Amino acid sequence: MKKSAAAARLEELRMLIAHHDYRYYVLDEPEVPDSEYDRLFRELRDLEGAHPDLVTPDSPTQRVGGAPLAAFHEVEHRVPMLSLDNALTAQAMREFDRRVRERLQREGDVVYAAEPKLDGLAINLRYEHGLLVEAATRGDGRRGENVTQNVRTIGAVPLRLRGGGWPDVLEVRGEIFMPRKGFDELNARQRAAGDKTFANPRNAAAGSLRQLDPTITATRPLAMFSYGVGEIDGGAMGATHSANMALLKGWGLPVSPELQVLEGLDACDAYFDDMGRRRARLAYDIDGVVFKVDALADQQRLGFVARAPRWAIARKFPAQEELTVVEAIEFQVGRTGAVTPVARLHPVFVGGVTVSNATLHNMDEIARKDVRVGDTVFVRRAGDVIPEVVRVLIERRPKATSPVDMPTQCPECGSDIVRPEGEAVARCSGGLFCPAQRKEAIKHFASRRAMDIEGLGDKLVEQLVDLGLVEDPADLFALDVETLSGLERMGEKSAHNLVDALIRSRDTTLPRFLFALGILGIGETIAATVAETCGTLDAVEALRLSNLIEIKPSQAKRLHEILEGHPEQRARMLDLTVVNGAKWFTHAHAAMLAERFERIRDAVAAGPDALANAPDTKIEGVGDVLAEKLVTFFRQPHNRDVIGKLQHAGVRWPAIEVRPDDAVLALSGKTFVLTGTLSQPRDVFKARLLALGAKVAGSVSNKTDFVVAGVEAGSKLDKANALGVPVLDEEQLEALLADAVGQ
Ligand code: I6G
Repeated sequence: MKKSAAAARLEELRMLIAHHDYRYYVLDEPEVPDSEYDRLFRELRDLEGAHPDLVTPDSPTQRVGGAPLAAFHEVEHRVPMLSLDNALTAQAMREFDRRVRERLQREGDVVYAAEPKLDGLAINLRYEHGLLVEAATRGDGRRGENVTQNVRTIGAVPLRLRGGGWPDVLEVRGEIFMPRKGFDELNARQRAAGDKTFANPRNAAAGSLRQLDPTITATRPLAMFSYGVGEIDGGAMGATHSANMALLKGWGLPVSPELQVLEGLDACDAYFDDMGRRRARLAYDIDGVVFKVDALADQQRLGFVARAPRWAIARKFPAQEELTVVEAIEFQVGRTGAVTPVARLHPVFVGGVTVSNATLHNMDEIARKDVRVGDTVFVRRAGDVIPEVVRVLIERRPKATSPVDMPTQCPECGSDIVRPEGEAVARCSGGLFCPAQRKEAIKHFASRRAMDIEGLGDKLVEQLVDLGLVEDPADLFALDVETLSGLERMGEKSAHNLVDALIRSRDTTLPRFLFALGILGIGETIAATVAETCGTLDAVEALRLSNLIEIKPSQAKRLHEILEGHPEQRARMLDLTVVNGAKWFTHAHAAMLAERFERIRDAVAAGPDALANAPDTKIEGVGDVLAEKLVTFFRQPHNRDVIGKLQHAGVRWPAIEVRPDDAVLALSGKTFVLTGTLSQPRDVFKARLLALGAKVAGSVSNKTDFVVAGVEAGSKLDKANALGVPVLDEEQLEALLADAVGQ
């Protein structure tokens, strides 16, 4: 075909495909069967193949393109992306309508536009001269992430607007979501491939949009509905929200088919009730209805409060609840050792799915709700989160029930379960030993900042554990080339390289080794301080709580008085509520008593003076909570076994070097807190700060010198602002680091 004829046919094919996209995605009235659409697409692709110079960026063949990204770039929204206030009850909706009428001084009904609130992710699409040039997530409303490459792969998003008359710059706001059918199919595919499945369509949509590789997003069944506009320049829009939606629809953008214009509150209530009844039959998840004052002039008069418009509200559906019976309460151990109580329920249909397990969150929740085996309970499925037990119907409680006790030993591995003071979560202390935690513990052990075993990636660890070749980190050092080269995706050369890397990694440092053990709460900084304070592993292993934790003589006296009233308790199980007259007395203190006394009566017999404790070791940064974690870890015989095996396998370190005097480092004495999402993992920034002598803390206090706030920084940023702590963005942090390095 001649070039001019090819160019004409290409233009025709692109128009035809755009037309069929419009019929399919926007009007939901396809004109041709899929086979005809596919035929046109193939013809377009083949013809473009023969004339690559005639390929245009808005061609439907160019939806998937571009190399995987290293990270998403930040985008500043020219018009902030707002959030919506919620109305959880009919009363709250009535008050919203009253406020609107008062502010508009309107006697009669207000005209509202109503549409379902999809459970997805907000997106901003920027069209310049009719072409899609940028797509960005909402982020914190001011800045989001540039996900253009991914959004281009979504068939429902036009790469070029239809028709004409659009503004030169048109920003379209909408919701990206995954219809339920697509979600089920995706999960079935994931399951079949042995990949992780998604908990709900929202997570699946979010995970799909945040893929760095657009070819993956392209395989995900994402859809979009537009619900508003952002920046408009070089052109005009309509006078009402509904008119604007009609314009967008005409330009090829999908708009909810449920959009309706309603007069007054009663019509809104009827729409809401109707949507509630139809909800389960819709093709996608919704969690409520959004009502907006339709006239844009009225919207402008109403304005905004904080980050939400006064002219719109999201009325949410109540969480769905049903009654059922608790058949058992079991304890699950997560990858990080968190022990979560789970209620096994008589199966019940709630909010469209059959529920037979519900989380009880933690022991405080069980105690607060007093949930027992045999109880009849209300189960709630709010949105698509994990179902939970809401409350017990006490009048139906059978006679002989008893309160639930947290096991003291891990159901997976038998290690002690510890629940540090002030933490809601109880954890298995088994770490390296516990099968539930094994994979994570070994991945951590091998990681770059721990033992730095090059070539031992996460997938390989999973394979080794699944095949039973590795049960604990020490087993890694017994792997040989023959075993490794028999594994999936592992050639002989890689096997040799890994064995070499394992050999190299055996020469490490004590701080790295302590960090690699993955002791709860013992990060790199604390591991280094522990190593420097104790000097040798033997000294660390020999630590007792009584070396670290203080009970002053005056405290001992009061404690003795309290304990006299409870002689029969076992010291290890000491119920802290009995000691709540002594606020300073923590779980770690109880554990320390248990190091010395089996029963409280023994402690009472020893007398007040014997209860006082003067610690002889001060490890900076190790308070009572960390001290308990550290000592508990080394007290577990299986952890000591693994350490023995590791040393036997040749893991070793030089005698401790004294850290360079902090005072000479540029950031010594400065404390930073990192929060929000930065362009690289926080640990990367942390390591750079530590190397310059800074401290990196987990929470903001008036001792904090700087808070570094990334995207979606939350309460830590608020606290920094409240305390007047200087806040740096990533750019300012880079400047500060550059300065410090230059010093
Ligand atoms: O998150 C949203 C979902 C649906 C919205 C929204 C919406 O309209 C149907 N409208 C606005 C104005 C905002 N968020 C901020």
